[in-house]
Amino acid sequence: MSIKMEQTMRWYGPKDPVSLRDIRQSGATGIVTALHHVPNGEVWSREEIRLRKNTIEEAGLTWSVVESVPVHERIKTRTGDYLQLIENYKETIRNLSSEGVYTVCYNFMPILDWTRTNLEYELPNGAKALLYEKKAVVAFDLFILQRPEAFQEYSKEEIEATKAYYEALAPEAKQLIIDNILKGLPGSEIGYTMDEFKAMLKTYEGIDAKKLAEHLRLFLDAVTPVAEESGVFLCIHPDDPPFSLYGLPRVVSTAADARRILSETPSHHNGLTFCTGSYGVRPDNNLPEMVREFGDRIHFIHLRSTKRDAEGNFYEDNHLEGNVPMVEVIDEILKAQERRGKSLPMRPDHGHQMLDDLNKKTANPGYTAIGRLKGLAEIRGVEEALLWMKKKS
Ligand code: DNO
Repeated sequence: MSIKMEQTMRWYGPKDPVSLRDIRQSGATGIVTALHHVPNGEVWSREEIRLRKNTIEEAGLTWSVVESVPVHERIKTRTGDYLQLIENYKETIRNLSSEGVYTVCYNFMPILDWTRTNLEYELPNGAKALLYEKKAVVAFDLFILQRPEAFQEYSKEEIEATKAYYEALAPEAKQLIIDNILKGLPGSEIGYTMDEFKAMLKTYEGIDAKKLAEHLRLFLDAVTPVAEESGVFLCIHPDDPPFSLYGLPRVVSTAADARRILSETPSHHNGLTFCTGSYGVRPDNNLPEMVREFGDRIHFIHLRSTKRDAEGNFYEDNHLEGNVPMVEVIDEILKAQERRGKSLPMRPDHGHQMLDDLNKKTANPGYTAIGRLKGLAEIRGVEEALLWMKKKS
């Protein structure tokens, strides 16, 4: 038996400059999307889901995965009307299932979704990549946000060095850091002004990682039975980057976190999105080992690679380069699929802005067409070769 991964691409909906027709030409058969226009916390109605599904099917594709049904901040902090918001989440799961959409990705990152500080980092070959620069985040924390506790959390040398870097920045460069961090990258759903962000930070006072992990467990204990009844597979996306920012807790960053989440709510319908680019930023996450251990509970896969340095920076590398041992990871995924007798949806996550995409206005950084197409083609090549070698041996 040789089971291939289901090839999918993320699509941001009718306003995405990369159309469904474009995606179809990439060879992908599945679409990963969300009802981005529905405000966080509201129920996704069957009608809205059906409309989106029809649009996808009319283009000859299938809606494979929802990324994401966002978890409202008040569910994460367990404040205000969070019980009603959990009920709404359950209703959305039921409605998705009734319309035939069965895989739901989400994350549990406090306030902000993924973070990068430079969305146009030029590589030696002229293509552009997404970059996370630690000193920009530390400068934001110390001198823009001016979070009082931050001065105790960084070393004296780091504070001095960051101060020198920050003071030398042009006003536009400072503003760009703020915008990149607060305005929300594609898929984040929400952006904040500085005052809003400060107010949001306050809502996490008294919530440490232990407490946030408990809130996640309580959320999963509430929604997983509904996922089971409706045949929906929930898959949590890891923190990106996989460590704490601005003193906020992070609870989905390591193999130990994944192990805890899966064992505390032991249903098969409570699973993981295995994002190699997010988990792979930490050298202590052994990715092939993680697929071996969690393979039965991985319901969705994001394949991309990052390249980190000793200072805590990383950029998004070519899909087969950088720190992610991609060939080995794909080999483990193929083995897991074979054990399960099931093909898993995979998307090439992010791509470089390259070729004539460099001349276009980018609506969704990381999600231009050509770089992702290249990633998908390379991944597909690796998969074909691995399957052929297995057949031969
Ligand atoms: C970034 C994405 C994330 C991801 C969410 C999942 O490109 O991987 O925005 O969709 O964190 O809930």
